[in-house]
Amino acid sequence: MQNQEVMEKTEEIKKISLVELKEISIKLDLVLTPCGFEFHPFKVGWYNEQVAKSFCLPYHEDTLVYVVISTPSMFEKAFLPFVTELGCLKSTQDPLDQCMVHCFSGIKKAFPSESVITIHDFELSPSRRPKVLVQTAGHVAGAVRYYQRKDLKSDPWDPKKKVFGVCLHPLYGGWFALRGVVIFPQVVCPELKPQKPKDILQSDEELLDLLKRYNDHWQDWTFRDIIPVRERYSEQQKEYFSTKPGERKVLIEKYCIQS
Ligand code: B12
Repeated sequence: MQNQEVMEKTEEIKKISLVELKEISIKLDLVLTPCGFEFHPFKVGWYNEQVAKSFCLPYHEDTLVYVVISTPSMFEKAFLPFVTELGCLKSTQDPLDQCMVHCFSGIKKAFPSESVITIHDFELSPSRRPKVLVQTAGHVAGAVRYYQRKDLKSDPWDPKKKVFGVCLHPLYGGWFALRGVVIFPQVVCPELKPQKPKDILQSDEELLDLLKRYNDHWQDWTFRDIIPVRERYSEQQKEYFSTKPGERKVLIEKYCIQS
């Protein structure tokens, strides 16, 4: 019985070519690009090779996944229309999280005959761990470069200090967010080749500067401007994100009156 089940599961797996991968990307493009998102494919195996067992995604190593990134314009293209047109203040869920759930639901609708699993950056497993480490996902997809403490040649910190890693985007520096992943559990793409992320920083000094800014001064936004960027968050978006979550409702009410 068990063997039969495994066989049935294997039979459901669809092997796709790079041309068919492009067709999937075209459908995602229609849903995500107008809302200010980017997306980049990778294989589950590339991610699982990097993370500890407890964070591994339970799929075949060739399984197709996309990481979804919000660019600076997502706020104007998706979030403001969402909060002003659809309303979100009755729910207790964070408005941005509600907006992301709404946007990701469009992905599932675009693939009615396909099994599609989406995981948001804010989702936790029953053991309270993040369900997906989006920074590692972004790095293995080649979309962003994940800079971690262990990349430093010379580490000045006390070994007991916690130093969080941070990703940089080649066009947007730190002005973006990693919103989650889209998994196609029944699709494998053996031909997909890994893309190395661009090396954005040139020296150990720059890396140390980035990690210091991200860990100790993230509220001043300067880690995001560590390289020249194509686009930043608007003043309105910066005002929203620098307002405490509990006080953002007033801002949303203001946006509704203005719209
Ligand atoms: C929990 C969390 C926090 C916690 C703890 C931070 C942490 N990194 O642990 C707190 C509340 C402190 C926090 C704060 C912030 N956060 Co935060 N946070 C998260 C969250 C939800 C999970 C991170 C986590 O728990 N990681 C677990 C640890 C173990 O992962 P790890 O350190 O990466 O370790 C793995 C890698 O090292 C990997 N690995 C090992 N070897 C190798 C080798 C390679 C090459 C690779 C690629 C990987 C790899 O294996 C390890 C796991 O086994 C993520 C979203 C997500 N779902 O990923 C956002 C996230 C990391 N946060 C983010 C941000 C922006 C912030 C803040 C600036 C606040 C904000 N939202 O504006 C601050 C900045 C930090 C600070 N100075 O306080 C962004 C970072 C974006 C970026 N550019 O990288 C994320 C990705 C959210 C997002 N939507 O974009 N955060």
